Amino acid sequence: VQLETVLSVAGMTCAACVNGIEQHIGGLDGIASIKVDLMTAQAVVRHREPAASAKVVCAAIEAMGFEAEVLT
Ligand code: 9UX
Repeated sequence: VQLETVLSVAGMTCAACVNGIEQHIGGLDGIASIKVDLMTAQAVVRHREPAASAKVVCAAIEAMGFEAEVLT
């Protein structure tokens, strides 16, 4: 199942944060694409279950030191 999930990502302060999240999360199993927006503090992720559930994506971003929450 491919899903699109929008998450809030708090704690990003520069463009390198955006790139770091996109590179790291984008490389995880089950992630089709990820776009992170610094200004809105949100991320749009296309991911496949069960490899990468919304919860797993959220936890992976938090493991990088950011506060993430599933919005939709
Ligand atoms: Mo920018 Mo983000 O110097 O964790 S990479 S603050």
